[in-house]
Amino acid sequence: MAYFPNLPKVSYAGTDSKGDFTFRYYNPDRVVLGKKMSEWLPFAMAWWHNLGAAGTDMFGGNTADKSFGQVPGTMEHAKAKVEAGFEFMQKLGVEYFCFHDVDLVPEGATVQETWDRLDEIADFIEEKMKQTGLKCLWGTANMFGAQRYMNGAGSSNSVDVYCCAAAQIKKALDLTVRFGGKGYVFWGGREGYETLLNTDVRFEQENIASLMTMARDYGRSIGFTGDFLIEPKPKEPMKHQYDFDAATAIGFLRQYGLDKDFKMNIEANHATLAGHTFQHELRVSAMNGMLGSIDANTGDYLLGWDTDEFPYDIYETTNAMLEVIRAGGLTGGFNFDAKNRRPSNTPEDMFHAYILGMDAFALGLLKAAELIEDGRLDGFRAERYSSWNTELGRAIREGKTDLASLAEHARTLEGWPNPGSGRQEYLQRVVNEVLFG
Ligand code: XUL
Ligand code: CO
Repeated sequence: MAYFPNLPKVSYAGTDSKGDFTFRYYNPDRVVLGKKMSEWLPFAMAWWHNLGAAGTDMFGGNTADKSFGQVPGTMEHAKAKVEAGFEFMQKLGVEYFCFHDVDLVPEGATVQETWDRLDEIADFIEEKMKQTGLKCLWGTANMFGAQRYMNGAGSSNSVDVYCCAAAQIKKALDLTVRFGGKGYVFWGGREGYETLLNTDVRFEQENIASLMTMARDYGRSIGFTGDFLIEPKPKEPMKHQYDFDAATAIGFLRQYGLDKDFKMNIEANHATLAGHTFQHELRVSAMNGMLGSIDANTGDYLLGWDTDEFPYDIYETTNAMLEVIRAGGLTGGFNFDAKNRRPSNTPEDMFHAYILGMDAFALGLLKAAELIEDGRLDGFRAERYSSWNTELGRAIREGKTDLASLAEHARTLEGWPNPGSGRQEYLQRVVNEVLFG
């Protein structure tokens, strides 16, 4: 049975194409800086948004039909979602999927009942993976939706809730390993606080670190060789979330000795909620050797919450791809943690959204590669620091100086030094020139 019978297989047709269901930039076999586009851009479908989200918001119910011909909340519906998802990925040429445990099946009344359902759906998914060659990018456990997690999961005040979180992580890791997933994500949806009046921050953070350590040890013991990933987000749903941004999460991982096994999964909309650019979060992760994966979406700069829109802004994707190329690529991939706008409620809109996102990143990749080949950005950056390519500069970098000798150097300068122009407007012109000719 076809779930998207009126929608074609989408392929590359070039920039002259007038077809609505074609890629203009995403050409998987095209080689860019020595690697195929499909290798630079391992795209993934987010099970929850694409197969689950039906347009509900705070003010109204569903606008889209994601029943796929079955009654939501049943195993038949869970299976229909698998079939629809695999058809969707095949038609779009999306090679990977990402999932939370409860995206796959409705949660049962007990841990065991949920596990049984997960085992049943996992058999079905594994079969589909074999038939199609499609793969799993990462798995995770939803430890934020259920009532029991209202005070957090790893940060919960209840030791029983903490153990329920452990149970979900264990099972989600089992599934991730079964599916050959490249990563396992921790997004700390309720790991934070609403008020410090009732919260022991240090106690909660130590407990989260222990849970992650046990997850790491369990994962490695069952043969998981991929990356554990933290997905930073500063707020929403909690007033304050502990994994505020990449710098905070990296500090936490180092404090608790988890930095060898964990990397970052950077989401564009989370970066802007933290008051950073997407590029900033990628840079901070990459310079610490922890750029693992990306949740590819974008926010709305006029709104203060996570709107999870499909990537559209070519400046943003170009700047992001500059960081990705300089880091040598991702160990993970690009998961479209994005949903159609509420009024974009047709199956066609689901296709338009992925075509938009995939083409936006493909064009960003092409433009970032052009900027690198053009050389003016990198050239100016090197020139800007050229005073360090001196005996004195090298001695400082190698830790061979002391404060007094530098002070003596400064004391004998003639007048005050001039560090030179930052040439921001010139560099922005260069970017525009490469983007628009
Ligand atoms: C929420 C979010 C999650 C994570 C996975 O803001 O991004 O969907 O990606 O739990
Ligand atoms: Co995300």
